[in-house]
Amino acid sequence: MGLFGKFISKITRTPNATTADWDELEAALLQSDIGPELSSKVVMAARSVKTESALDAITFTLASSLSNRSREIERASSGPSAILVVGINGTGKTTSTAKLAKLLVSNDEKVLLAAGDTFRAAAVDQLRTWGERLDIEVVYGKEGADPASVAFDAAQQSLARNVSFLIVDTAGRMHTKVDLMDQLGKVKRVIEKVLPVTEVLLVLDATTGQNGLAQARVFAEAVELTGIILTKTDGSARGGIALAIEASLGVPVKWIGTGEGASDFKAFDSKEYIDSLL
Ligand SMILES: Nc1nc2c(ncn2[C@@H]2O[C@H](COP(=O)(O)OP(=O)(O)O)[C@@H](O)[C@H]2O)c(=O)[nH]1
Ligand SMILES: [Mg+2]
Repeated sequence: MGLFGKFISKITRTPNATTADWDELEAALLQSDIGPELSSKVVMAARSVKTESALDAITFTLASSLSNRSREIERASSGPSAILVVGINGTGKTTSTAKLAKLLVSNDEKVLLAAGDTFRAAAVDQLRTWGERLDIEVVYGKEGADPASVAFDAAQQSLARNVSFLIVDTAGRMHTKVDLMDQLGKVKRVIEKVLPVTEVLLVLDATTGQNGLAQARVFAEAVELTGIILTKTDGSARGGIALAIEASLGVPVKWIGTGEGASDFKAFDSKEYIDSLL
């Protein structure tokens, strides 16, 4: 049984659910991180029908709150496509960059990686190590190099080698939020001199709950996000955060991280997701 299953089955079994029952359901919804607005919307929808139909009303409300944008990877009609991977440090950008590369390679795509987090030597080494492990080439610069110049170099190499995807890992921390957003904008613009950027993927740590939603809003204001990678769904995540993000930003969760290994990664399945909540 999913996160709210216990409460829903209690309500559907009682012809006259009490205020306390509804409060209990609302508390369970809030606990799951779907956020206060959606929680009350779900309870309202459930209360507006006979209790035996409550589950259907809840399922419908949750499902219709998900983004209806495509969850498929966007690509250029011809030539290489660039994917920017953004997010704050520690969310799993570098790991997700490697995982996504592995997934694409397993679908016979030719992939090049770029180590755009040049502010931390360890970050470059981390991506290079993944590259060696997965046998995927990584373009990198010296420590402290301008991330935009690394990205530009990688974009040119992508074109020269005719790869299908260039995936650019980026830095997640600057002195100020403004610096970080300026930097991302610059990286995107220089790549676009060479290749289309078809995806800007925000990496969010599912265990950070509603704080993740606040991060998503900041990034969404600065760059046009095309999708979310929700990481650490194997941890103590309460799960509802994917719905909260989609309901409030309309940006689809495209992939989820389910562990630290390269294969712990899969496409987000909205039906499976709703089932897991219920
Ligand atoms: N359990 C789990 N750990 C993850 C997942 N994705 C990333 N991590 C771990 O989170 C930590 C930070 O990841 P990293 O890719 O370095 O984050 P970055 O700073 O955003 O580049 C590392 O220890 C990763 O192994 C995931 O889906 N599940
Ligand atoms: Mg990193």
